[in-house]
Formats: sequence, C-alpha cells, structure tokens
Amino acid sequence: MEEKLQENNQQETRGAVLVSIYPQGGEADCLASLDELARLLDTAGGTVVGKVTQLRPSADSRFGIGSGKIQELSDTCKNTGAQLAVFDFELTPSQIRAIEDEMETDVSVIDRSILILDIFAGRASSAEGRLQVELAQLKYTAPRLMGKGKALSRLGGGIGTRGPGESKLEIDRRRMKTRVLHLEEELRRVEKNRNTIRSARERSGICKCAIVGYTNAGKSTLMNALTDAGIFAEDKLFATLDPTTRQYMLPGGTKILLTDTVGFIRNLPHHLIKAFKSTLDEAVWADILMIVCDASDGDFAGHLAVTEKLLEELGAAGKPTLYVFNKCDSLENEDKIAEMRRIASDANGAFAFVSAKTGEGLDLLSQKLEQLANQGRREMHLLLPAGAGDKLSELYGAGENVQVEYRDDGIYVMLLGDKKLQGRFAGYEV
Ligand SMILES: Nc1nc2c(ncn2[C@@H]2O[C@H](COP(=O)(O)OP(=O)(O)OP(=O)(O)O)[C@@H](O)[C@H]2O)c(=O)[nH]1
Ligand SMILES: [Mg+2]
Repeated sequence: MEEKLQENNQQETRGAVLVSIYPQGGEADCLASLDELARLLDTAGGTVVGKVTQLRPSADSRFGIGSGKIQELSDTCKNTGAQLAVFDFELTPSQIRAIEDEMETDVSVIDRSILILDIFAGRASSAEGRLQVELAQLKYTAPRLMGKGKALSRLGGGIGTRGPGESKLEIDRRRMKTRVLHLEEELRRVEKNRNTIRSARERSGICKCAIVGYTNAGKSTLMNALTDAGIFAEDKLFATLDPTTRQYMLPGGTKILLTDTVGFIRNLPHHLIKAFKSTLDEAVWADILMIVCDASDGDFAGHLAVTEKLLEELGAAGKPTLYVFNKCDSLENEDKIAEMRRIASDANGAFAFVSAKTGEGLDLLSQKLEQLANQGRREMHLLLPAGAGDKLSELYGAGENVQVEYRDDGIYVMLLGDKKLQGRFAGYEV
C-alpha cells in the first residue's frame, strides 16, 4: 500500500529538463527566464532535474535547438530519468514530434505556452475562464499533442494534458472543430453578459480602479487587505485567473470599484493575450490603475517594464496610475527605494510603499488613491428640465454633496463631480 502511494507521488511530481536558446549577450536574461519557467513548472506540480541551453541567434526549424544539443538533451533526460522536456520558447507541432522522436527514452515535450495553459486550466473557475482556457488549449495545445494517443493515456493527468476543471483535454480531431465553434459561440454569450455588467458600472459613474501587475506581486493580497474580498492568494504563479470586483470606500468618503485581475508574465504568448482579451480588458475599462509590483524581487524593475508594455499593447496605458511597491516588509536593500521613486516619477505617477501582508502603508495608499480618483473633480452647477428624475438619480449616485432646488425654470443642482460626470452633463451646466 505504501509503495503504491509512493509510486503515485512520484508520478505527481514529474522530473523535467528545461531547454532554452539565447542570442549573443543574452545569457543572463535567458537564465532569469528559465528560473521563472522553473517556478511555472513547480506551480504545475513538476520538478526541474536539469537544464540545457544553447547560444544561437534563432530557433532551429527542425528541433528548436541544434542537432548536437538534441543529443545532449536526450542524454540529460536519460541520466536524470526525466519524463518531460519544457522548452522556454514556442514550438510547432512538427518540432515537438521531431524532438520526441530523437529522444532515446520516453520523454514528452512541451513549451512555455502549453505549461501556462495547463496552469490556467487548473485555475479557471468561472464559466468565462473555463471557456477561454479550453478554447486556447484546443487551438494551441491540442494540435501539439495530436497523434500521441498512447503516450497521453500513459501520462494520464500529466502536465500539459489537463483541461479546465476536472476534465481532460479533448484531442479528438474530428470533434475538435465543432467543439471550437461551440465554445466560441458560448464565449460570445458570456462576453455579452460581462459587457452588460461593465456598462452598468459605467453608468453608475463610480470611479473604477484595476489592480494590475506581474504575477505573484501580491495583487490579491492587497485587494483582500483593502476590501475583505477573500480572494485565494498563494506563493505560486497565476493564483488568480478570474477578475473580482468590490466596492471600496476611501477615507475621505469617495466610493470606488476595485478589480483584482490576472497577473502578467514576460513572454506572454500573443495568442494567450488574444484568448484572454475580455478578462485582460478589465484594465482597459478602468478609470485609474494601481500597478502593483513585488519590491523584494531582484527583478522588480523588469517586472514593471513587462507590465507597462502589456498595458500598452492592451490599449490601457496612459491612465492616471498609482505605483504600489509591495512586500516592503521583506526588502533587503533599502537602496532600491531611490530606484522605485525614480521609476514612478519618470512615469509621472504617484507611488506608495506598502506591505499588503502587514498592512503597513495602506492608509497612505488609500489617501493617494483618493487624490487620483478625485483628480479633475470640481463643483458643478446644473439646470435640469423638470421631470428629469433619471438624470437626478444618476447625479445622486455619482456625485458628492448633491444639493437640489426646484425652481420655476427647472431643477437646479449643485454638486461635486469628476471629469466623467462633467463630460456627461456638459450640456446642462449653467
Ligand atoms: N512578505 C510579503 N509577502 C506578500 C505580501 N503581499 C503578498 N505576499 C505573498 O505573495 C504571494 C503572492 O500573493 P498574491 O496576492 O497571490 O499575488 P498576486 O499578484 O495576486 O498573484 P497572481 O494572482 O498569481 O498573479 C503570497 O504568498 C502572498 O502571501 C507582502 O506585502 N509581503
Ligand atoms: Mg492574484
């Protein structure tokens, strides 16, 4: 019985060899990316038992790495007993097949995207998340696993083969097309629903703030500390896949909507961005952003750069932003603070040093958030036509210090309103 359990455990944590290439002068970046790949593998339940890297300007069309290196990979897998090789760059279906054929032992080959999708598959809990993951897997992973029926059944629930929830990834070629069409249709329906919710929030006039940033930066922990949202947070990558929104009352009385979002990572494949567009769009819909980073990470500046580049690609850059340098409780080197100030001021942003874990700095963060939310807020004097009750309730919802006077020529309203409200009621200002 005990032996059986051990055997099962061994199957659970699978030994893997990580593989990458790097251009001249790019070794450090390559190794940093491989460290991250190791963390992704750990999140998926695997263990690194070896690494194979090669200096070459671009991927080999047949094997990704050179034919000499393929031999080295095969030997490393054999010597370490690895059952899995994970490439840090995208492989085509035919490259995967060719590499597997070259291996002396039984090795499954996957790439970074398959691994990320595998983690997403384990994380997706909302209907939308599950649809997005399954669709992305059918389009990306399935063609790469095609024709490996026997190997797959041997692997069972192995890394790279898991579908969303408890289900296995469907890889029957005949049924794939209809499944894709069905999922696309379902997703359109769910997205419509999300857009309806977004439009309602838009109409409410309440300032919307998205919490964005690199994976594992502490976004969900921060959201929980501010709002008791009770979101799952852990020291693994991509703990959050589905966005969560909560109302948050700032110290000066301004109400805002906070949304916790999926984390970013370097080399996030383009097709993944496309597949998760509607989830990632939370940042696009927001009025203001909190960009959270793990200040205790040696590469926090790199993480910020990746985050800002992705925001730009999504079309969410240039919004009023509060930079949140998190995990200040475990800062080893105080010199970093100067660098953080520089990054935030270069980007023209406000910033806050906090620990979402201990609560340190959160009061100041809230004050700065309130300043940002109230930027452009001013007194408005409006004259509404009699009977414009719906307009009045909108003003009560979104404005502050609303005072109303019923006059002969209409309803006279005085209030404090933000830029959005000013835009919407420009025609009624007196
Ligand atoms: N020391 C320290 N750890 C923190 C702090 N904030 C978060 N953490 C830890 O960092 C890890 C990641 O936190 P999450 O809140 O899940 O991070 P996230 O940004 O939501 O990550 P993803 O959802 O995976 O993108 C967890 O183990 C947290 O306990 C902090 O201020 N200090
Ligand atoms: Mg999270």
